[in-house]
Amino acid sequence: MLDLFSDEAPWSEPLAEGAVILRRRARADAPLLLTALEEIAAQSPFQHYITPGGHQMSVAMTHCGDLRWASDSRGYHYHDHDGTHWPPMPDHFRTLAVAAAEQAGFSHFTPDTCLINRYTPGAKLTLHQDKDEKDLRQPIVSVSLGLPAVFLFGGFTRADATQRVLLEHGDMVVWGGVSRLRFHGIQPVKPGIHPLAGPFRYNLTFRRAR
Ligand code: MD3
Ligand code: FE
Repeated sequence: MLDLFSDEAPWSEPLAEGAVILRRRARADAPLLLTALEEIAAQSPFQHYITPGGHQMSVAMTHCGDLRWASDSRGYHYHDHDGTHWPPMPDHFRTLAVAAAEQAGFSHFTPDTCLINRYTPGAKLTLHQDKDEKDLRQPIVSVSLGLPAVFLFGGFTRADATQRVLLEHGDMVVWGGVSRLRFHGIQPVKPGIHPLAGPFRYNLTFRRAR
């Protein structure tokens, strides 16, 4: 698709206390990020985890960095190196995430892991909180690449109303402060072909897990 706005400068949109969208912030870096994702996935293939409830997740996941998040019958948790090869976090990933956090007012972000989600059309993430990280004062920084998706931003209980926010290729979001513990999810991704990412949506989340 012809994109008349691809040269537009990034801009920021406050979303809630502690949460700010940096629109198109990663757009110039996207080709490099996507190439790096392929290299990471070649070393550590995308997998569909099983939730503690026994369901296979529609989102496929891989990681880079010192720790990885996983789900199995015992629950959700981060774990350390297990002797198999894990791709390290590329320097340009860390630089981008730390700069975005800084831009959003979080000046001491030290991510040690990057969770990489891959969505095919129909894949979704039901409402959840991210609270397995040790230091909840550190934000989470996300990068969306490829197909767009509707992000659901809820409150502090699962039943709270949600706002819908479209996240598109190159959008970054910094989630910190009180927003760090808000419920959130992703609606089923609509079919499409992205010129750089093909039939996928990718989301990178940079975290300080320990
Ligand atoms: C709001 N990923 O991996 S990124 C996740 O697009 C996750 O794949 C979604 O939720 C995705 O856990 C959303 C945005 C995001 C990440 C962490 C948050 C939003 C957040 C933590 C607190 C509040
Ligand atoms: Fe999450």
